[in-house]
Amino acid sequence: THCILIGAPVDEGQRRPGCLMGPAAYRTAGLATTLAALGHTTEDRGDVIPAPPGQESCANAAVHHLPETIAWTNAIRAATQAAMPDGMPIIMGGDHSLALGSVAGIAAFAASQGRPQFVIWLDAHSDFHTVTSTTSGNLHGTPMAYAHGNAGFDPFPEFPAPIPGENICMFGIRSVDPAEHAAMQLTDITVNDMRVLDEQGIVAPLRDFLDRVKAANGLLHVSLDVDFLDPSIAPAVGTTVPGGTTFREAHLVMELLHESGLVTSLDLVELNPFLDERGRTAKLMVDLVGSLMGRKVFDRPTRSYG
Ligand code: DIR
Ligand code: MN
Ligand code: MN
Ligand code: MN
Repeated sequence: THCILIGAPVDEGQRRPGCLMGPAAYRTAGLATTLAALGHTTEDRGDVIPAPPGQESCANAAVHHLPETIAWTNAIRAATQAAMPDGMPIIMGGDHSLALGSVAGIAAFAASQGRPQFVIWLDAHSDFHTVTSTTSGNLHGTPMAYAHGNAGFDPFPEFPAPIPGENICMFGIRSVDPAEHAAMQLTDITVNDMRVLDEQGIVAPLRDFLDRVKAANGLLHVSLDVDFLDPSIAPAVGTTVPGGTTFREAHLVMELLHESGLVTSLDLVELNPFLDERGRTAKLMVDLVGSLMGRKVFDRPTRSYG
């Protein structure tokens, strides 16, 4: 695989400064050399630079950094869409508001190819607020609803090719606000919250979804939020939620995704190196990318999908 690293040092989608150091931390933790050691070619396109922010505003007084977030969205969308024909973009965040742009870019590319876009959202949170419904005002809590094509994103550019709920699967969910819960009830999104993982494990729900992606000849985007992981192993995130996935569960997800051969793009989001313990969380995230891109202890027969 040709891996295209794109830095997206976005900090404005939440209130705890530090995510802007994320791309530097991934580079320092050896993301490119890890990929090269697995036999991939890599190219680092540097950090995205947004245009100067405009004057957009909205009725929800809680929302902060709206013009900045729109400027990031446009720039990240363009960089991601431009990378898709050349290889597999890996967007190094930056907080999760970067996915307003990255998912727009990949969805526009998928539409241009006449192929359906699928998304797997690995996160403690559903990120299904709109600009209208968010009470925290943190726009990192909104990208999934934007990608689903929900109303309530007025000052943003229209989402290019909304992703239907059947094509969206969430894993690791354990913090959902009331407005998000109500909005998700109206969709066909598959929500594998921690209760599902406790009862059924990772493998069966994930293979169900991967079978659907394969059957539809879809593109598959992976959006990995650091808080998908339990805070005891991944402390460097502003919004820790107890009860996250273990080291072993997270690696298993990545290995299954690798074996599927279906993943076409990846976000790494919410790493806050200022909160890290000597790069521990950054290194874990790089290790997880290693598993996603083919590192394993012993070979497994590749499962044939479809
Ligand atoms: C909460 C927390 N739902 C909010 N969200 C996220 O602020 O809207 N934290 N995404 O990472
Ligand atoms: Mn998130
Ligand atoms: Mn989260
Ligand atoms: Mn939030």
